[in-house]
Parts: sequence; structure tokens; C-alpha cells
Amino acid sequence: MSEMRHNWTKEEILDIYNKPFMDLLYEAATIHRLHHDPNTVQVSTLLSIKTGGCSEDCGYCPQSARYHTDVEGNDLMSINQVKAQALRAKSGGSSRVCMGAAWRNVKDGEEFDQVLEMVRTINKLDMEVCCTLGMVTENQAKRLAEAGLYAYNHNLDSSEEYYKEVISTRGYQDRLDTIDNVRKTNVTVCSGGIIGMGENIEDRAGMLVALSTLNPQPESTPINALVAVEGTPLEDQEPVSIWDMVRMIATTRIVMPETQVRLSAGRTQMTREGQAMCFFAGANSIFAGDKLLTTPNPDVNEDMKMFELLGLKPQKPFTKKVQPETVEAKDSKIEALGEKPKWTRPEHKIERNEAAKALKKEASQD
Ligand code: SAM
Ligand code: DTB
Ligand code: SF4
Repeated sequence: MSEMRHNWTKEEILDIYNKPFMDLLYEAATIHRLHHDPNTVQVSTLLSIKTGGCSEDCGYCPQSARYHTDVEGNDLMSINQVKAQALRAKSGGSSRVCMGAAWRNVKDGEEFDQVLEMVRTINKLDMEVCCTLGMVTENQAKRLAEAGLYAYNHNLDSSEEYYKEVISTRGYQDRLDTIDNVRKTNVTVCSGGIIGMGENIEDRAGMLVALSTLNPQPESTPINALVAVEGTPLEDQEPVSIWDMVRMIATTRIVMPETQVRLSAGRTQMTREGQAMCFFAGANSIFAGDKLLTTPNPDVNEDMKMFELLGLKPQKPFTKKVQPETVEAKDSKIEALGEKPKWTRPEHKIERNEAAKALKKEASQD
């Protein structure tokens, strides 16, 4: 087994990222095979349970209320809708449902109670349940755990330095605090980021330092290629090259040998050959379903054909960890505290975010 390290430096990670391509691929594939079955890929389905109208200014995000995009906002889904979608995902071969809400943070109250019930409902279908709801307090994380949540997704998105160029409404430490709150429970941590936002390779390495020095390291790490959505501040970013994607995945695999590395947003731009290289380099999870949260994803049948072609098998639920127990709402031992997560107001301005905001204002006056 390769050594599990929590002290990777940026220089070491850059050296790995910049290795000759064949050496990088070989090293990553070797480590991958020591820690995982190389022919098994975990399949998750995303479900946007509350879409659009978000108060934050994340420059990549079509769901921010500050930018003028084609995203149609939706209120919180009903439990029945979620159950129907989860059953559909299960029959399509997914072992996990990841519910996303366009929230800055979780607020105690009716809506959160409804999300907790969604968690209970999906766990009872014997599927892994993941949520990505923005910042959470320790108490909220505990309530999610009690309902049977398997994983919580909260991305670092980029390096601490580049993060400030993309988001101004909360800081990097706020993200780390939420991850820390989740870690205080038995819910697994899913945290990764996005490449293709204009960051340099040092920033990619910086993000991997931040993720790999967490102890324990995240159980899963999504690597997203930016989906440049019209109307967002990052709409004109060039698509990520497959070579960069493979390098990023391989480097992630080497510094986080046990983590499930998820080949996330951006697959519609990739060929099967490109995706096969990503799997060889250590990616062992994908999002399936024709939609991510608001943007397109490859067709499920196309993914099935790809799996067949490559001899890949979907991972069964609860292969890595036992199914959490679900405590019913009426039996809950954890009281809602009605507290808000503490977060910082960095109060810097990001020019391209301001420009996109101004365009939205103009459009709404027309
Ligand atoms: N609102 C919550 C939050 O920000 O934590 C949860 C949902 S948010 C959409 C989850 C993650 O999706 C973001 O942290 C980001 O990494 C990813 N994401 C959002 N828009 C994206 C885009 N256009 N391209 C690639 N990834 C994106
Ligand atoms: C993650 O890292 N990627 C997913 C999931 N976690 C929530 C979201 C990707 C969103 C892509 C843009 C959209 O569809 O809105
Ligand atoms: Fe809101 Fe999350 Fe989008 Fe940021 S990434 S604008 S917090 S939905």
C-alpha cells in the first residue's frame, strides 16, 4: 500500500502534476489499483431539490440570483417527488442520490425538516444519501447524520488565493468550518473543486494541498470542469483540455489514495477515450443522469454503453461503509438550536462579478 500522507506541500504536488504524462498516468494507475478495484465506478445521481435564487456571488454558478441566466428557480421539492426521482436513479444503476439546494446555508425550520425527511426516505430505499445545502452548523450536521445521511458535499472549489477571485460573499475558512462540522459526525465528507475558472496550476496544487492535508482526507473528491454558463461572470472561460483534466485526476489520486475521485461536471465535452483515460488515472465515480443540477450531463444509455465498452461495473451501495441508521423525526434526540453558521464577510469586490451583476440589473429594467 502506498503511504497515507497529510503533509503534502505545494511544490511536491506541482512536481507530480507536471511529470511526463506517461509517468504520471502510470504512477496514478498503480496507486489506484493498490487501493481500489479499477473496474468498479461509483455512480451518483444529482437532484436539484431547490433551484436558483441564491444570494451568494459564486462566479461560476448559474443559480446565483445576482446573474442573468436561463435557470428557472424552483421552490423546495416535495418528498414524493424526491422519492420518485430516487427510485428512478436506483433503477438506472445509481447507488447514491446527491440532493443540492441553492442555499448559502441551512436554516432550521420547516424546509430543513422536509430535507431531513427526504434523507430518511432515500436511506430507506437502501441508497446512499448525500446533501449539498451550503454551510451547516455542527448541530445541523448532527441532525442530518441522525436522519441517515451518508455524505455531505461542500467544495473548497479552488486554492485559498484564487477562491477570492471567484467568490466574495464568504471566505475559504467558512468552507473549512463546514467541513469540520460535518467531520464531527459519522457522515462522510465529499469535497473537491472546479478547474477551468482561470486559475493557474499553482492554484490547482494549492487546492489539493488544502484537501489532502485534511485529516482524515475527504472520502470523496469531485473534480469538476467548469461548465461556463451564459450570464455568469465566467461565461467566456475556455473549456478545460482533457490533458489538464487527466493530470488533475491523476494528481488527486496520488495524493489521496483512498478517496473516491469523482469525474464530475464537464463530461458532455469529453470523448469516451478521454473519460477512459480519467478512469485509468484514478477516477472511480461519476454523476449519472441527463442533468447535473441545472446543466446537461451525458445520456444514461450512453454512459451504460461506455461502461460496457470499458468493462466497468457500478459500485453497490454501502460497499465502503455500513448503511447509517435512520432515526424517525418523532424519536429525534437532537433539538434544533435555531443557530446560524458563523461566516465571514470578506468585503472585497470582484470586478467580473460586479459586471455580471450590472448586466442583470440592465436586463431587468428592459
Ligand atoms: N449551494 C451549495 C454550495 O454552494 O455549497 C450547494 C450547491 S453548489 C451548486 C455545489 C457545487 O457545484 C459548487 O461548490 C461547485 O463546486 C459546483 N458547481 C456549481 N456550478 C458549477 C459550474 N458551472 N461548473 C462546475 N461546477 C459547478
Ligand atoms: C459537485 O462537485 N459537482 C456537482 C455536485 N458537487 C453538487 C454540481 C455540478 C454543478 C454543475 C452546474 C449545474 O449543473 O448547475
Ligand atoms: Fe449559491 Fe451554491 Fe451557487 Fe454559490 S454555488 S451561488 S452558494 S447555489
